[in-house]
Amino acid sequence: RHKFWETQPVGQFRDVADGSLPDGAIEPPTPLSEVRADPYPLPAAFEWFTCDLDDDALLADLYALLAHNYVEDDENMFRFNYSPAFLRWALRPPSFFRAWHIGVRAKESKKLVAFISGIPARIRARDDVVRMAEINFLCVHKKLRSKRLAPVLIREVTRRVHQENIWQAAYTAGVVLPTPITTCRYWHRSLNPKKLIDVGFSRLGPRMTMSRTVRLYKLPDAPLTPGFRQMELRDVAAVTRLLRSYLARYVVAPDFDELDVEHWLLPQEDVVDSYLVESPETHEVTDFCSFYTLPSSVLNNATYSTLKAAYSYYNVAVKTPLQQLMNDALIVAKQKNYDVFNALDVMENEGFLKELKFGPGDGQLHYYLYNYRIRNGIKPSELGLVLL
Ligand code: NHW
Ligand code: EN5
Repeated sequence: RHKFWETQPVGQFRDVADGSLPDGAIEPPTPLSEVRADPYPLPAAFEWFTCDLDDDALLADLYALLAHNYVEDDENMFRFNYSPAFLRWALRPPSFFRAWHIGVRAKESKKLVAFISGIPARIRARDDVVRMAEINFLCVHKKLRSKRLAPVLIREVTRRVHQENIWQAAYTAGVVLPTPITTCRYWHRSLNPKKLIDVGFSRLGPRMTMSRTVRLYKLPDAPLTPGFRQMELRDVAAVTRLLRSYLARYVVAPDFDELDVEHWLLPQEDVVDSYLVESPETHEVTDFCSFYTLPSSVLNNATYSTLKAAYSYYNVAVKTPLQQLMNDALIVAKQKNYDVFNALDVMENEGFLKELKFGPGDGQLHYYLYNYRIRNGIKPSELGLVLL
């Protein structure tokens, strides 16, 4: 059934019920001298190409490959449209490896036709902090699909990760592979309901008119919580403390230090937004919320070409109720002209989704670990990891 995945150190469907297998690495590391030294062979017309994201021309090529060939919804109405600035942010965290930004080019035209990437991360599973690669942006040009190129890309990124003495990875996908540690649902909160209905992202509910729908999703003009403001560089230490102690309660979560927080959470326009609550009395940072910006191209619509979507990222509510904090996140996203605010049912999100008028989407997101078993998997609410 899975000619490629059956050969890989991942949980196999046949083992799912076997509670005797222990948590942790599925196979041990091999000596670095035994890691294959040369790239896997590609079909003759193609060559490997390590991507330099400092190079604006290369970044434009990568942007275009993904804008035309990356993930679509099940009815092919929308396609993710990661911006060049977002890709640079996503692929160059602290201590990233250039060799993990892997392109495939046509030898003759030099056209970029496929891509896969890894970035380093420390991810904790129960009480085990593991150095991992986060794999993302696997893409094969539409004209080259179903030729078994994806397994070659995956083997090659695996080889380059092994060369750094890293033996585990984390990744997400909309498709079912052997075997998810958990399966999450996307939820959507309309901010611009008329446009969402016009492009077919959502539908007018039964017995609803457009004007009732617009009223239903109305939000205040400005955040309501006193002391709610944008995160700044001077907040990195306080946010790191807040986030570290919060993520400690999840079974699987990133192990962020201050450098990670500065990279992943300091606001960057149209890439990542972070807000916090600074107590007006004590000036303590008590709460934190964030979202990243990932527009989707609208395929085949005469009026609109893109949807501006915010995706809930990391949120920590200590003093402010989470529902109130996320309502303020919706308000600032509306102020900034987002059409929709998306969230997964991870962490404590179940506690605000229905109340804040999110509705379940038709998409799922499966989370995977490579060469790491977690017996019986976990629930979405036990997951403290959001990938881009
Ligand atoms: S998920 C987004 C993936 N990208 C897209 O969906 C974009 C649109 N689609 C495409 O570009 C986020 C192609 O359809 C792709 C497959 C390239 C997806 N993950 O070449 P073939 C990520 O980027 C398996 C993993 O003929 P294709 C995460 C499939 O099951 N495997 O197919 C990426 C089959 O294997 P099987 C996937 O349609 C994580 C084989 O590929 C997959 O032309 C990667 C067929 O290959 C997916 N999303 O190209 C794993 N989709 O065994 C990282 C299909 O079933 C693992 N397949 O026969 C860790 C590595 C690092 C370890 C370090 C220690
Ligand atoms: C991870 N790094 O299917 C990358 N999106 O629900 C790989 N549906 O937008 C992950 N089909 O439900 C890929 N509207 C997995 C996701 C792939 C993209 C995807 C789904 C997630 C999505 C929308 C549009 C559906 C269009 C037809 C959807 C309903 C919204 C409605 C708003 C009002 C309240 C009820 C819900």
